[in-house]
Amino acid sequence: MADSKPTVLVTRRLPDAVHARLERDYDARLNPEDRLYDKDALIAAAQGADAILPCHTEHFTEDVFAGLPDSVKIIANFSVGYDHVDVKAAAKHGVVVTNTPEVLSDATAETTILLMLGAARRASEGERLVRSGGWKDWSPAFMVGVAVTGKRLGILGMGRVGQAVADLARAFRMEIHYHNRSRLSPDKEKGAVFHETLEDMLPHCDFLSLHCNVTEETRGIMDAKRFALLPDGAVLANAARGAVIDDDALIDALKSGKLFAAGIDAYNNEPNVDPRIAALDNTFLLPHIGSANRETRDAMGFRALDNLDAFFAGREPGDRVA
Ligand code: 8YV
Repeated sequence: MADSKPTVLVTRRLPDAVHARLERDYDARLNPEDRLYDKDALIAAAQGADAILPCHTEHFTEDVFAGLPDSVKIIANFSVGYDHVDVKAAAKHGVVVTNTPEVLSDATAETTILLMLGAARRASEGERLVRSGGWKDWSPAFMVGVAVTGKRLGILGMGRVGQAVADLARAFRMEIHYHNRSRLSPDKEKGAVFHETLEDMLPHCDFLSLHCNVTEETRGIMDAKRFALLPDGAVLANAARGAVIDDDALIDALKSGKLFAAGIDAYNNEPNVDPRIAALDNTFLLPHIGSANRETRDAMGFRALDNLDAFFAGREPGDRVA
């Protein structure tokens, strides 16, 4: 039995419980030092592997697929987003691709609320002030932010994460608006206001939270034209992907006051955040930790393993995306 175990290349360090299951059921090539593989190292490490279990930090371009050995039949991502995988190239090379939906929706929704609160209440500025010893006085005019409670929240992309954000935002008595490719059924909509177009929704967004996938249509969707449609002093939260935002437009909106503030967990060109974003006081910035809690990390690993188990048992993996 041991000899027949499929070989799985695991590109990053995963939780211990996930490693244990990998080592029990597979010939697992782990990366306990958590080295980041570049393209060539990834291809070299994949020689003789039957599967790869990567994170969004590894990019599977046509070039990479062309370089991977034919033995690799499945990429079982440890992520719900799969914009780091060229799915057309995967199909062309006959490689199955899976993701890990559902298990990280609540964690990402929690992070989104953190981004909204952190941006609205100037948490970064306040924290820096206290830590630097620069806090010298208090007055009613000191560090005044904007309220979250009772405001209008626009959600772009009302999938699982968007709906989880809406559920939490209702506790803040927010009025939920959303734009999605299709309208949700009433049990999922729960009274939220559907807008046929993003342009229709934006003027209603005191807060705007982005939860769409990166596609040809959504890449750079928050551009100057669309930021201009927001009410003055709106707050932006992005726990999805940096690629849905045009950074020049974002920076202009933050500087002009069109945006009061932005809370951001996902960036273009991660981890090299545009220094102009980092230099602004009205940004609350996290390092892509939307799903980073222990319970969720375990669940993501197990979900990726469920997909591998199904594939190697000859069944269709539950979370096949290509
Ligand atoms: C993950 C994410 O931590 O799942 C996603 O799409 O963005 C993150 O929450 C990361 O992608 C792990 O690969």
